[in-house]
Amino acid sequence: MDTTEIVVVVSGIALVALVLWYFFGERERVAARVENDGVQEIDITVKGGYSPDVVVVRAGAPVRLNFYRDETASCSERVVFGDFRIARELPAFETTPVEFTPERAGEFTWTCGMNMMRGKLVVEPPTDA
Ligand SMILES: [Cu+2]
Repeated sequence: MDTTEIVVVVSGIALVALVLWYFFGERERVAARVENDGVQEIDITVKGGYSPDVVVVRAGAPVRLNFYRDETASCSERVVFGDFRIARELPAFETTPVEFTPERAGEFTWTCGMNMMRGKLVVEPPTDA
């Protein structure tokens, strides 16, 4: 291979990596904070997507996700946690808490009502206390 070929191959790989990152990469990964009452709480802004869109919690303790919907676009008017059989309406410019207790570790996707916008709840095994 001469230099030109190497440049083409390397930039091709870089482009593929960029595309993969853009479509599948984790945008923002945040651990929930634990409140005094033992609830794992996090604020999520809903605006053309979820921010943060990857939330890390522990199994076996209640979770409270406060969705603040900062738009009126109908896409985001509903949030669905299929694995937990939860669907909530999110009124515009209001905070809607979604509460449940993940009993087991794993990765659980949540979506908008149309399955377009996505977020991921990463449930880690409970710590041995
Ligand atoms: Cu949608």
